[in-house]
Amino acid sequence: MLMRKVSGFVPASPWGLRLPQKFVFLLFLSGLVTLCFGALFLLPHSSRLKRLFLVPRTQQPGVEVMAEITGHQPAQEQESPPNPAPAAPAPGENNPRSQAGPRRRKGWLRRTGPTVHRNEVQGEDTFDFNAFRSRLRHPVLGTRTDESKETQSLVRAQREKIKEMMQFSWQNYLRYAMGRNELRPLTKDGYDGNIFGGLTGATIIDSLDTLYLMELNEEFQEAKTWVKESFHLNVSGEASLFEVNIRYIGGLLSAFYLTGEEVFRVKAIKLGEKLLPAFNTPTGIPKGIVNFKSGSWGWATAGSSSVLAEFGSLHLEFLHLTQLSGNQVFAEKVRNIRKFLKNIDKPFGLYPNFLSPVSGNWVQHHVSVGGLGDSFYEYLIKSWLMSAKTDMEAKTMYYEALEAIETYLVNVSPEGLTYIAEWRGGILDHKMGHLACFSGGMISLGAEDAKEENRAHYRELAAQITRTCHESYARSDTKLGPEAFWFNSGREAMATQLSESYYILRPEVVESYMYLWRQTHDPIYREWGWEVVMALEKYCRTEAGFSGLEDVYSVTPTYDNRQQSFFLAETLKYLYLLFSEDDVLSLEDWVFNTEAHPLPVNHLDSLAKTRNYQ
Ligand code: DMJ
Repeated sequence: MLMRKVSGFVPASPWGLRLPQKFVFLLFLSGLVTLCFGALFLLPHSSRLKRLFLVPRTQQPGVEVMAEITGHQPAQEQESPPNPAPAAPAPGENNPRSQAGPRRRKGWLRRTGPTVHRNEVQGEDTFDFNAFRSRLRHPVLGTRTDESKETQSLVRAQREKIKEMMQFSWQNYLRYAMGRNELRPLTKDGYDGNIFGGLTGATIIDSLDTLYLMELNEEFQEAKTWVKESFHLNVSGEASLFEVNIRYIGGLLSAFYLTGEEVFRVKAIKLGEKLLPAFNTPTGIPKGIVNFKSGSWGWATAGSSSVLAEFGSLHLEFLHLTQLSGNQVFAEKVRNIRKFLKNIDKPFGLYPNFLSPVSGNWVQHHVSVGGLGDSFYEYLIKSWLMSAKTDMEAKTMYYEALEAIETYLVNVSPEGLTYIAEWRGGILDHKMGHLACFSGGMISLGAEDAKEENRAHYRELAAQITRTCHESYARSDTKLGPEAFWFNSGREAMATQLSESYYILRPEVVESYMYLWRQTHDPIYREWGWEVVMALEKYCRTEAGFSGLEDVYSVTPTYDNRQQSFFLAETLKYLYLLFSEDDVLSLEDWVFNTEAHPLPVNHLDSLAKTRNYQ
């Protein structure tokens, strides 16, 4: 008002600017706005700003940390899909940071994990976690029936005992070897070995899903924190493609599918990428060893042959890597292996254990359902199951292989024990390795989808092989089984020399008990499983963890001083599941990789199945 009265002053705007001044100011303002938007959308590393401005912040613990590392968009709270399947709470969900996320829903604490809208690892739409959880047929950890019943209380006590064994194994690892690959319980220190290429924490990654399953919440959080803060991928050693895949990739994938925590998904994909150089061969059959080069691509070492069980046990994990990353390269690699094996000539329909990745020829005619061959067969039937029974190729290859195995390798001993021998160019070794004892479970798992006329037969074959494997335990002094056992007259299902009398906490026998229990509910499998628990307690438990034994035929234990990571991943998990209800990690929803890491069955509609899972 005062200014209006001053002579010569012409008010030009409510801000008191003249027209030219206003023009210059507007010009400046629009320039500034353009610059800000440019920075927000176009400049690299702008994800954080984008999050601040464009995406509602989430309470998902840990996601922001990973977002900073990877540039990945953080998890968002999603509206629950209509009529969602009940999902189990993730351990640690009661921590204050996560309370805003999960909502109670008819007695179930529903985990509202992240939906992967835009996958910045590969930059395309991929995976909807909430939708995935809603498609599961059963709550991940089961419906928890009334355990106050008398019959349940014994089973519950047995399960609690196994949980205590897991806690004991974990706590000793934590105390004496945290971050190392495995615990040495006698010397109370860590062991790294040379198969993981400098990667560390194998026991941690292998334990994640077992800790989750047993609801060892505090321990799960310890493991997760280590993965977030200390699991580094910029290593440069030589690694076994197979071992890294089944333990690390499998463990991380399972941990992601169980919890929805981005850190597991992102690290699984990054590690998967580090394995890809192994496939740079003339045939696409990968070499067994990959050399990680720090922070960049490595190269595969020279080597004359690749092992069937190794290159044949990538399919499950690699399909999931594609599923979670949107990157087709993983699926292409394993589809190529499948195609190669489908088309190659097979002596008598059998798959020899060694193949040259250069020439594409079998290197020797040694066939085994134990070590060197085992999990290739396992992955065929599990590919079929994981594809929600759409992967016909895997199904056909599995049943054809099983038929050949039965024709040429399966035998019955004079004492009536059924076993799977090994084949060397037509000559049989009448022995089974402990590793081959997984086959009882595999054959049981596959029995239901065999031709009608074969189903009962396969169920019986599975039961007989499992009985034989039990005999290898029952005939030892410790009630634990040897690494290999023979069927020589007068001494069946026993090792013949000290060098094959050791037990390194392997899972295959209890793995078969678990599958046979789920199929038959015959109480004998729980009885046999409990015998193993008692034997482990008596002979393998030491002051600072569980140890393998040098000789199962001696009741004075000589320890091997190793608590293998697969003891926590597999042996204790399968034992726990043996004493759990069938809907805990239901076989309708999950397949276990060969390191016992649960991977989900693809329940997508048939169109999506065809596109993503075959
Ligand atoms: C595990 O690492 C896996 O089960 C693999 O398939 C075979 N060997 C060990 C356990 O014995």
